[in-house]
Amino acid sequence: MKDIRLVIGDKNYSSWSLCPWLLLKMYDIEFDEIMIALYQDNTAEKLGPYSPSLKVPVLLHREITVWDSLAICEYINEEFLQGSAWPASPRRRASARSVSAEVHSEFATLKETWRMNCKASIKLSLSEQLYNEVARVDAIWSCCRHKHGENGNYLFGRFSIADCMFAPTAVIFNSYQPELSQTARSYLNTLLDNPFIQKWMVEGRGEVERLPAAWAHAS
Ligand SMILES: N[C@@H](CCC(=O)N[C@@H](CS)C(=O)NCC(=O)O)C(=O)O
Repeated sequence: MKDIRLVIGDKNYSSWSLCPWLLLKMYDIEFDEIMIALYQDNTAEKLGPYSPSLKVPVLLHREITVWDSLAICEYINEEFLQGSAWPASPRRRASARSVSAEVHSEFATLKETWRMNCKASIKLSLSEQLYNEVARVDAIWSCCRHKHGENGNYLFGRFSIADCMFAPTAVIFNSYQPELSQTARSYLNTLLDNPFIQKWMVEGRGEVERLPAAWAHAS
């Protein structure tokens, strides 16, 4: 058994699990993956021994348990990466933390309407609220790329936790295909071309668990 264990949900459905999983993969940190199928009759029973919140992701490191995607990324950054997973400049780091917190806590309509489903490929009309939230994601991506992106193709140039926090949005946009500005589309493609995000999507598409029909497009 490895020193680090990451408890995640189904790759097809579990958007938040992708964030710390991607960070560990990008920095080549070895870990064991414990996958628990979500939204099944026995999910809470299976999560109970690992997760105080009965949600995923959860990181187990020696005697320490960390839950919630952003807290896990912060822990990995401090414990294993000497802080290098945020941008080095204070100004960029402040922006990277702000947009990461925003995607973590906002976008309620987007998260509720467009559930992550790597197998889905569908273009639907957008409610006004959904349209506004997509426009806000586009504005964040475009602004960060224009202001901070000169040293690479990620949101703040080189890869950072901000990219981990937007990785689920990229997978969701890949399924639901909203209109985006050229800059935002180009950043979306950077994330979708990332080999680990590709691996996640391939593995998600290969999963056999299916959610109830109430989850739209969950084919
Ligand atoms: N704020 C949490 C959200 C975690 C969350 O909602 N996880 C979902 C899967 S992506 C979950 O475990 N759902 C199980 C449930 O609600 O029963 C985070 O960022 O980790």
